[in-house]
Amino acid sequence: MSRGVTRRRVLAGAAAAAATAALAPQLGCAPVARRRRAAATATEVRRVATACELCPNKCAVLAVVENGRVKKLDPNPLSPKSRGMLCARGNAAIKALYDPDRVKQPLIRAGARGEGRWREATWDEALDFTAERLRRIKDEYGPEAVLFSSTEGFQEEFFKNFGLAFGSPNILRHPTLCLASVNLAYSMTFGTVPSFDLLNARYVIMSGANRFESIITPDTMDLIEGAMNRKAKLVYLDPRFTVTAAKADEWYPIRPGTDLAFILAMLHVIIAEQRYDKEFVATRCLGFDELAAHVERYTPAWAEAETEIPAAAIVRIAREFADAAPRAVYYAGRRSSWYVHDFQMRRGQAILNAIVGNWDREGGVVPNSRIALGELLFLPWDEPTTERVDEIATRFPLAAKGDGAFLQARENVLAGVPYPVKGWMVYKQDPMNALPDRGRTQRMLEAMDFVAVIDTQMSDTAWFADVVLPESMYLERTDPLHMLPGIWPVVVLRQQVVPPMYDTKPNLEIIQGLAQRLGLGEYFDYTIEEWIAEQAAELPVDNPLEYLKKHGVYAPEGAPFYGKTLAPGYRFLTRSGKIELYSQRLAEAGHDPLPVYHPPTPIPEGSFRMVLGRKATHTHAATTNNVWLVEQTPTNHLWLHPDPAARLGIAEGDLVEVTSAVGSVRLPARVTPEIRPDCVFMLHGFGKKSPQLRRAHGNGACDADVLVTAWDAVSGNAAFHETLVRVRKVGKEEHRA
Ligand SMILES: Nc1nc2c(c(=O)[nH]1)N[C@H]1C(S)=C(S)[C@@H](COP(=O)(O)OP(=O)(O)OC[C@H]3O[C@@H](n4cnc5c(=O)[nH]c(N)nc54)[C@H](O)[C@@H]3O)O[C@H]1N2
Ligand SMILES: Nc1nc2c(c(=O)[nH]1)N[C@H]1C(S)=C(S)[C@@H](COP(=O)(O)OP(=O)(O)OC[C@H]3O[C@@H](n4cnc5c(=O)[nH]c(N)nc54)[C@H](O)[C@@H]3O)O[C@H]1N2
Ligand code: SF4
Ligand SMILES: [Mo]
Repeated sequence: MSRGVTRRRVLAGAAAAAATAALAPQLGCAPVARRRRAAATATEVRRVATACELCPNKCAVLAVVENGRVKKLDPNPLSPKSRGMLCARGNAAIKALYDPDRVKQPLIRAGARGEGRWREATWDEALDFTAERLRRIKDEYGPEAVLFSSTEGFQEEFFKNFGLAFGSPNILRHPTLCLASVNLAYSMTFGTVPSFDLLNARYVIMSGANRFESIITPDTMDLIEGAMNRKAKLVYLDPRFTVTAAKADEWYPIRPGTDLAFILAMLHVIIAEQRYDKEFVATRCLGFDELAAHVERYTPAWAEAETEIPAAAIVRIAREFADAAPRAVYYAGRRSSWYVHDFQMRRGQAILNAIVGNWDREGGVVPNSRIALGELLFLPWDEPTTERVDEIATRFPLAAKGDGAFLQARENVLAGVPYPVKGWMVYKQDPMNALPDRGRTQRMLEAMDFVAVIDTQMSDTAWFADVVLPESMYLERTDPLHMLPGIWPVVVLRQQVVPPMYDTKPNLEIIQGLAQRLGLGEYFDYTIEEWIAEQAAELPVDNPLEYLKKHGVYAPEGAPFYGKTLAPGYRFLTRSGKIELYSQRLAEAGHDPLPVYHPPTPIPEGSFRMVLGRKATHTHAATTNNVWLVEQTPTNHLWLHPDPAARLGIAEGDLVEVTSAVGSVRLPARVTPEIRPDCVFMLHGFGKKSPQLRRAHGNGACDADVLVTAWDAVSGNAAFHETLVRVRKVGKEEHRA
């Protein structure tokens, strides 16, 4: 959001105003209405272009509506990001829309917190109640005593802006639970977070980025096409035999937490054998000599002992990778909340890509292209100047300030430092599941004077709230335009497909209701249609809004784009203007300027490391109540290798207890060689506390009950895989009633 202006920018352009007026009534209805005559009854069929919200990918959708009901969701092939793909979860959005367990109107808590007694309220009551409680906290403790936390979404911006206008610096977003360390590592090396050209690469190395199950568009489709059909080589490192491992040319069940040893040994070989891109290094990179001296000690033989990957394989892979460059990528992965040294592991990957010249060329690591969108400027609020509760400026000085450091925030709130936080507004996020140590998150919720949750369903966090404000589901609302950066960028429109089923509202209207009651209405004095019209105004097509409503997406011609940063004299967005192999900024902040290997905490005899990951049929903790997806994956199990299982007397299906330093859970065992003997795994999102999610409640186990709190020192990213557990058999196979 642009700031620092003092007057509202009127929707000046006559064309834009006319477009808004003409289109406003139609927004969300029927861009391509069509009637089909049947012999007896007339069926009205509409196809509406919109964008999926079952996970963060924002794939393009064509919703088929028959007589006002969403019958089917098809992929919209016009999007270069999702192309002709709509995954199982995307299809199952129909069942999220028509899920009888949805929150159907505002609810105000009537009993004790977590007791589950709710009073159905009108929107006026619920908004009056919320605004009054927020005002009370602000008057007594100051605006910084309210925390605003949210996960990525099309309407997240309104929520963030509301927090800032309210005066709180404590805007807490999801990246430190997800990808903060990888983003920071690439930014500090290349000055930007790039994409990876998996479609055109000839050689791909992946450290646990399970792209055939953890779906990211276009990477998943690009990898299928690139690695399967075009025969690029795929080398995959993961303690688990995932679907990606099954499709890879080579799979190494790497010892968990040792990827940096593998990377440093690759650097060692490539530099010792002079296989790096000398011209690229000389003209674009800073600190090569320091790097060369640094990796001398990291030999393949040493790395074999750390990683359990044979030294000969490391040498061969290093040679093959360098020979394939620049059509080669060491892929970054998305969720990098793994270990306490995660940032340095991701830095190692970035450096490796840099020295072989895999940069900004077809088949390499490519800085993203973007499409400019217009902005509806509005009255600015005073920028909150109070220190953030997570003390990010001093604790993680290099990190992205606006997103905050989630786990540090939770620790500080619980300790009451540097000041009391008494209120928590949550948007499109379920901290009870997304943070490690659910008991600790519950204590944080219980320590609050007031908690409000804006969600579509009764999440575990909502279950402990004072008020639940139900947002309309994505098929029921129109959201701001989103520009998705990439090698081929795209603008997507999410437009309403059907009217809301229940007494729910889009987030903007919820925020407007609160803002008006708190004297902040002037900051949100626009409609979604005005907002979108201003965003779309400058797109280089005739009548951009009409175009987007019809096609759902706008993608520039002439893409994909390569080579923008290869012009002589190009200044990278780093301090030196070069790709920083050696980082003076890291040294100044007290961190290693080149990635130093620290071995992972040893796993004591009889214990296991718990690793996380995904399955293609669920999104985080959000879909385990979705009937179609539960049919696909009904519950979760503990993956356990046959050797330790035999030692512990555990057979397939036996009920086991998994205990860590913070808690224990019970679930059935899946005895399988698809995981290393020193690791265990369970799928996220099960074992819900909220009884209103009838299929998910009490079904399986919640990983957050046993995950421990640890984070990466540079980025503040959660380090979930630092969790060590013990496992014991507690019974024969138990079936749910
Ligand atoms: N144990 C464990 N923890 C993790 C992870 C893990 O793999 N395991 N993954 C981490 C990662 S990578 C991430 S990104 C985070 C994700 O963390 P979260 O963002 O908390 O994840 P979700 O469970 O997808 O969604 C949270 C809530 O959003 C609600 N929601 C869905 N659609 C809408 C909508 O349109 N409007 C509103 N208002 N609400 C909606 C859902 O009902 C759900 O309650 O979790 C992190 N934490
Ligand atoms: N179906 C589905 N797709 C999704 C999501 C979803 O919820 N469901 N969420 C989306 C989001 S928000 C994100 S962030 C991405 C995450 O996508 P990814 O970045 O692919 O991350 P994860 O799926 O969490 O997978 C991490 C893998 O690393 C492995 N691993 C654990 N420890 C180590 C180690 O030390 N070394 C190596 N080499 N591997 C290790 C785990 O076994 C696991 O298979 O997925 C996105 N796509
Ligand atoms: S990957 Fe699947 S769930 Fe995610 S946006 Fe695309 S279709 Fe929807
Ligand atoms: Mo994520």
